[in-house]
Amino acid sequence: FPVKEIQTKPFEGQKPGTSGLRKRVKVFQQEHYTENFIQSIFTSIAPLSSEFTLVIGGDGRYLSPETVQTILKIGAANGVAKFIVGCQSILSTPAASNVIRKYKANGGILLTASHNPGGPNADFGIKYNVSNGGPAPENVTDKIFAATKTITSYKVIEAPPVDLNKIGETTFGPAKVKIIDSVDDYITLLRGIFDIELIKQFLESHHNYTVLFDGLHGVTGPYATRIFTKLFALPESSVQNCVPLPDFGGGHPDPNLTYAKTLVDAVEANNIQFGAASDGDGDRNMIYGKGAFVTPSDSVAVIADWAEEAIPYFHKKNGGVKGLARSMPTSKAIDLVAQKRGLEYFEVPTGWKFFGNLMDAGRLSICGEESFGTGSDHIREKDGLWAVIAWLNILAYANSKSPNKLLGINDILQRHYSIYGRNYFSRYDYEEVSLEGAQKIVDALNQHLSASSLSNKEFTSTSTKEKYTVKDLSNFSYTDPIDKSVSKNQGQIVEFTDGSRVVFRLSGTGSQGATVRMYVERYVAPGAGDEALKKAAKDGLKGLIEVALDLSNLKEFLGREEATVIT
Ligand code: VG1
Ligand code: CO
Repeated sequence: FPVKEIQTKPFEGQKPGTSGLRKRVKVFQQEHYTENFIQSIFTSIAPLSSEFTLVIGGDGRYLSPETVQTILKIGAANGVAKFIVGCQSILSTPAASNVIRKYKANGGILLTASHNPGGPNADFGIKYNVSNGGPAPENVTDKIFAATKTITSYKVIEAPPVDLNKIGETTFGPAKVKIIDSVDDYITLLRGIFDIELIKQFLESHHNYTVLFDGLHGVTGPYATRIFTKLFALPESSVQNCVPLPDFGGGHPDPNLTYAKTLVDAVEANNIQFGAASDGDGDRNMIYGKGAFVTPSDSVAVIADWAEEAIPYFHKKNGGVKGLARSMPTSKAIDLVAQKRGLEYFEVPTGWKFFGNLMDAGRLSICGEESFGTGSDHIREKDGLWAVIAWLNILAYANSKSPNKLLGINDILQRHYSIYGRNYFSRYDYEEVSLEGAQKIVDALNQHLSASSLSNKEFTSTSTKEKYTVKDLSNFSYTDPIDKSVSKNQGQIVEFTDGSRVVFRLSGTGSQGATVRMYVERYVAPGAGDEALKKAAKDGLKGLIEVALDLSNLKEFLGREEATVIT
């Protein structure tokens, strides 16, 4: 099988962001663009061992099947010995992480732009994961980026395309290709983690406790259908929008109150007790029942609090819960659980790649991000369906201890707040703003930082008249406790004397323009009383949000009156 070398020139901007390279489909369709990036992955990890095994999967979005064939051609020419590919090029992000680990592959390429819309005029993405099943750490993505800047040619093998719809083994040039069922291994994984029987019995004996999962036409559809209708034996009506579509049916497959409207509407209309949704590639989740919304920062704290008792994988006899972690902008609710339970806990930069080292070192079991990402050390990616089933497992367990009162999502939340207090949390996204405007916010905060000009400054909110005094302004930098690598400039944090804080960050996943994220958090202690603990987030945070907008001068710098999305 002759290896052909094809001449090319570097493209600008092939820098992997928070979670891989994400661009418009049209950008990837430029001649040599995709090939350059894929070759750069192989260049950066060369030399490949003679048994090198690569997993290929993704969320099935537009441009995926063609790109799988491109990876086969370039990968085989670069020395990949074996490919493991999800049938129809589909493997959810958590399923791919599991497959890499289970079959001891050396790495994986995931074709996804997560929750970004798909289709010829929307987004595509390519992400490299390493042998622990997690996203490539920064030292690897830096090497990939460096390779994209100096590339002069890429290697290919000419062989007939592989039929991605046919499960089984075949060959591609010198390499073996194994097409696997996209769902099987993942179901086996979950069966080994949760108390499936307990959940099934609970749902069977409480027919009024209705369940609805919305796949938003992303990749989780086939996984969820198997879990809900087969494992839990629920009716077909317990899942919706569960056929993956290359353009996600024209939607924006992001599980939050704005974009998962199909779920929100159905839950409200049909009085669904337990609703949930996942994103395009299956790593995010939202828990939402009638009159009950679980903010992701609370979700991971609740799961961490119940895990050891309720979820078999975390039972003491199976090793227990080792440590907890969150990304920096995520609320500190999980820290409080760690403190009470005497567990080690960590604050890492945004993006799942920072959790992997801690998990590999046996110091981290459960972690989450405010961006609807929750997960554990069962794999090295966040896991949407895992979080949904964790909640069902907790509800089933809590109810098994509560014979006289049926407990729902809100009961679990209120119980949590009464023990730990509540961390009101919200995120404001300003999408596709000008780079200059975004930079002005960052620069102004950096100036305050070097001049200490915000310290001790008091701000009064216009509507609530609450006063907030700045205690500290810092620029978040993280030193990995395991490999000591340092990640700087991960967001600016304004802390107030009452423990509240505001964080500003620029997104690293956008495909166009800049996105500014503003995160606000305010803690209310358990003793503050019911009324103070039961507010809607927007009311609990009203004053702080005004102060945050005021001190950052955000509206003026961005020329935007309103946020694009509020979560
Ligand atoms: C966003 C989120 C971050 C998440 C990342 C990937 O990154 O804030 O928490 O890990 O998306 O999620 P950024 O840099 O845009 O803020 V996913 O579901 O796109 O793989
Ligand atoms: Co995702």
